[in-house]
Amino acid sequence: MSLDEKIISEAIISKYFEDFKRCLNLDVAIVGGGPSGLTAAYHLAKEGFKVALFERKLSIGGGMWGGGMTFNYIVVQEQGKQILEEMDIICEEYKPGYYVVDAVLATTTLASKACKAGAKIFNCMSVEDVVIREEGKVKRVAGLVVNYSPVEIAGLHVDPLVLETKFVIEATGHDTEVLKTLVRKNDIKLFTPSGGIEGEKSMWAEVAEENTLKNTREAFPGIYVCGMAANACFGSYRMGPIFGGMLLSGVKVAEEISTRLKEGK
Ligand code: 48F
Repeated sequence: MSLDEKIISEAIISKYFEDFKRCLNLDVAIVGGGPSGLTAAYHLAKEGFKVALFERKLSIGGGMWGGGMTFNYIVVQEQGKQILEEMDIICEEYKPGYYVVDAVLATTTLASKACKAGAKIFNCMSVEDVVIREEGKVKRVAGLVVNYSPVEIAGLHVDPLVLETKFVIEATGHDTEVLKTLVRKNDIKLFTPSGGIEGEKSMWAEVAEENTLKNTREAFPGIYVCGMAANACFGSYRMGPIFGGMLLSGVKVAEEISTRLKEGK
């Protein structure tokens, strides 16, 4: 069979832009393809919601590939183990209550599950801003402003494109990039004690893991925060290479948004 390079290019271009066009109107737009964002994408897509995830880097998986210090195993507790085992990811008991998991296996399976469930992942796409709308007198986040990462990296003066969504999930990890931009550019208050980003504290794994779940919630109308960004936003500790909290946070944010979408609020 002869190969026509033009057909190969045409296939890629048509499929990509068909997807991109379809995703200009979403139920949920997730920013960040780390463990919490991917888990949320999987659970929301599984329920049939229209979900897209935007990841700045070429690779998805965030901080999960590297385990601890590039030694590519992660550790989860009992509840995290259950979430992974539901996805057929093997967890090996190291000591009672501590399970080790191959970081590459966990990352690739999570990404594969999210894609197979119907979530569209746009890698190499950076979120540079949000869209604001006012309902009554209440402001809410109603969309995302996106640009190709190479444009961002090269510092090119190229305008972004914009999509609308019912909910945004801020899953950008330690940097809390989306919420920082929201606070910096708008005269608004987050649902935090100070109204701003409280900021991440130093290492305290036990407290951090518990707080990650508590802090997984709506941070401003239309935008939920999960994963490490939840602790940075609401002011809790970091936890290092234990990942149960990240997975549970992804499940929780998916459940809360699913309820809102079903209620039509
Ligand atoms: O940091 P990350 O893995 O977030 P997470 O899901 O998990 C945190 C853990 O990896 C670890 C930890 C817990 O054990 O402390 O750090 O909270 O993934 C965040 C992803 O968001 C991307 C970034 O490249 C990374 O892959 N990201 C950040 N800002 C943007 C973005 C942006 N503006 N647009 C698109 N992607």
